[in-house]
Amino acid sequence: MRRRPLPFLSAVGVIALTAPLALAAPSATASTPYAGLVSPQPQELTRRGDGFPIPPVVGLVRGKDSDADSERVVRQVLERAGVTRVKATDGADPGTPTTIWLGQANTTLATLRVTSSTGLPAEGYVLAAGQDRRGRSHVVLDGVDTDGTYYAAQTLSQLMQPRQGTDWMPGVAIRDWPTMRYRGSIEGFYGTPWSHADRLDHVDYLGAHRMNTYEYAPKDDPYHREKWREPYPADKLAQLGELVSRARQNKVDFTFALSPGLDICYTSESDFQALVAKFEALYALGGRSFNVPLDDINYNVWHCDADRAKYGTGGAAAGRAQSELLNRVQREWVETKPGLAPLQMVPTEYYNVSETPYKKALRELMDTDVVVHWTGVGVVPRTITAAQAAQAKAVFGHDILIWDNYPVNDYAAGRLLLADYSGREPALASHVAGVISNPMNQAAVSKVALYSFAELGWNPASYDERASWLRALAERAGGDRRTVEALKVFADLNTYDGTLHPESAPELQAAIDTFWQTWRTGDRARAIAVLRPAVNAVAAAPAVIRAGMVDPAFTAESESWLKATELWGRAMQRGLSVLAADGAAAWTARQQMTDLVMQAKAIRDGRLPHSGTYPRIGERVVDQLIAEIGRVHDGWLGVVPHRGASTSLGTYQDYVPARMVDGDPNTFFWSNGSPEPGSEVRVDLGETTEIGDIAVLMGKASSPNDYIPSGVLEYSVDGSQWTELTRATTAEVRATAPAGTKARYVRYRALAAGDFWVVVREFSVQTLGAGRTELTINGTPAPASGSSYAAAVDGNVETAYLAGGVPAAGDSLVATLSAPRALAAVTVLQRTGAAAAADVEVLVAGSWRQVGQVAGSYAEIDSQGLRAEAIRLVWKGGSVAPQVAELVPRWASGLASGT
Ligand code: LOG
Repeated sequence: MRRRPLPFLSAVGVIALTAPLALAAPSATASTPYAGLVSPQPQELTRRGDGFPIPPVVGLVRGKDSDADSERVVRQVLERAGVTRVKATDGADPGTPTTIWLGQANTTLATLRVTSSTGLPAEGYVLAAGQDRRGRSHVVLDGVDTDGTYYAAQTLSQLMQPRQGTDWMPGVAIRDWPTMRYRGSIEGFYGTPWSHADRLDHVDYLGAHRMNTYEYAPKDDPYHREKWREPYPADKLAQLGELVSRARQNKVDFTFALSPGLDICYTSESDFQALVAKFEALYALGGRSFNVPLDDINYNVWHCDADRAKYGTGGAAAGRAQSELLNRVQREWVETKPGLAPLQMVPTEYYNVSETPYKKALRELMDTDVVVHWTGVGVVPRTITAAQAAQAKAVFGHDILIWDNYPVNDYAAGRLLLADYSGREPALASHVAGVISNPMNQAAVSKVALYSFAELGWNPASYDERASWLRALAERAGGDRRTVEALKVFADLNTYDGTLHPESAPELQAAIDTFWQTWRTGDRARAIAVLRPAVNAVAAAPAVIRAGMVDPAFTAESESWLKATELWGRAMQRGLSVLAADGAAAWTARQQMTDLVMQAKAIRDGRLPHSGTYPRIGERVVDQLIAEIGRVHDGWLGVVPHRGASTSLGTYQDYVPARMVDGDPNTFFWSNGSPEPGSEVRVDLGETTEIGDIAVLMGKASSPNDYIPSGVLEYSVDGSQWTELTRATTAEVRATAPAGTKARYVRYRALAAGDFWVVVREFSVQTLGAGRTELTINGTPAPASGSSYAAAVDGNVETAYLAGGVPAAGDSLVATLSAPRALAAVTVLQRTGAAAAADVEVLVAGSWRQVGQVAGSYAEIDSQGLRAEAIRLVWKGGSVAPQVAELVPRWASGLASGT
């Protein structure tokens, strides 16, 4: 498989300001540290004196570029500031001591010695606040158009500082305008679409952040794609109408997208009419912007014979058919309607800049007014550079609108993407008409990223991804510092997306790295003390977030992840308890740790595609810490794990590493990314033993390129010192270890990066020599259904033999050794709450000898180096059906092999 599957395939699967701009009023209170923060950052801003208080009566003068929307925003600001009476006029000076001049550059601006907005780009504005010589206070909101005035009002809303007694207006002169024409979002993901309420709230958010575009393109709205010809039912249409109006009130261009590509017949008149009729219905609701997305379709397939006959085959044919469709929509519909925004389309080749016959056709045949979407080089590119944007513009030959696949999570089931909006070169603004976000299935959680889209789109020159992200978190937390800290912890655990952010939980990972370094020095107490605060912060973050977020929708949408964070956090806390304790206490903590992990993995969110799996929290960091703690504890207990497989690569769906060692070449491990140098797949034999033939069988018939293209086969006794066996560049790698080679680990490590994912059907390692002493169990009570005797000796303390009933006195569980061996001790682990009392006996030369007793869930019994043939637990009867997690023999070595 390619670096990343396409979902539709797998569906058959001047003055640059420096950040942050906090305009603290002379006595701003500590409780509102983020008040006065203007975002997106204005292009030019100058402080002009301290400012002035807002009295209960304020004048409001409506000018030429004011409208009901900007007036509504201003009135809300005034109401929040405690104004009880607004004296409004349509141009005349109300003579009030404090006056807001809305949408006009009158003499007041000159009085304040600020230049008017005349000549600014569309949507630009001037905002001036100060006092004249007679001591009258003025706020001038002078838009170059009504949109600009509206944005001036939004900026005013952010500038006004809540204060005890009376709110405060800082003295400022702002000249501001957007760098990019299109700023906002495209609801263009697969999976559960947003709700109507989500969308209404979303366009409010866009308007408040000076974003002007919302595109309606949810892949799983059947009327958008699958059933594109069918008209919307009345109730759905009414909602769209409400959304169009709400968008307009926010100066957001509601853009209706219709995707006919799955089955359109390009030459069909009725299909063309069906498309236009659908647009017409939205036009009637007030929609003035339209898009025809043709992404995620197979353009090599026609849906009627006439198309094949007319266009032929291949990319050029597809490009011509699509161009002709768009040209008809442009010329026969768009150009006949007054006041429409430029028509948009999403090309089928939206994810690269290579010159192709398809792009050549679009470039040469499609009406030049049509704006073309492009996702960068890659569907979810790690970076988008100015040079790539320039290439896109040249190769498509049209204005480019970046459909940026961040923070969309439809391809990352179970993941929330809460990291910064990174890797976009601000200079790309010179080559594209805008950047819009394809967000997550979770609308409110997406606002963390949307905040930064607003900043990049409005003022790319001042864009700082990290600073912008911190402000976004602060906004979500209403400025509350404790909540911001909790959000940072939560966001860290929800960082990984495989592309923009290839690292999982980088902050926690750093703390864990330090922890193990310290642990290895032998200072275990200090190691635990170092990691504990980070682990406690994870467990505590959800409650702080639930209490502190300004937007209840954020907590509602992320509840499955918050719950998971709590459980994984508590599991890590129990893990540290395992490491801090020993014997019975460690076993208790170990069971609790396991149980919390199981609870976390049982969580299911309600939205598709996330409902199919558990919420991922710090994947490969949190779970690896817990697994490693388990291995340390296993080592202490003397548990020898059975053969296991692992990898440094991510796992695609359920194609888990264990499938490499299940002895079945029809099942396989499948990575979810391509190998980098150092990527590896590994087998752990559980203990050091002599090895013989080794085979790594990669690739499979339906994806023969999915293998490590250049690698080295190595073995090791301790997992850190490795010896090379062979190098290979083939999909199947075979070697035989020299006679007498001893190893516990064998791995195949990539020496170079590959372009494809990795399939490993089987990674077999032959073990030679005496090998381990196996225990075979039988006896009474018989195991409950679904359980087995073997679970008590499988090298895994997380599985257990569950007795089918309460034992009668004298019932016994007998573990027979594959060969007699000197036994130093035996540890009996039963599950807490299901532990029964028993005598422990060892069979020596045909007769049983009692060596100790089991009374609770943990017992470590000295067996005096007896030469054991079998071990048994003779139950004392009682009231519980015991659950035996593991019988752990510890073999005596050397001379200690008794009689
Ligand atoms: C889809 C989009 C999807 C996204 C991320 C585009 C133009 N189309 O691979 O609907 O949300 O990837 O999975 C896409 O990006 N195709």
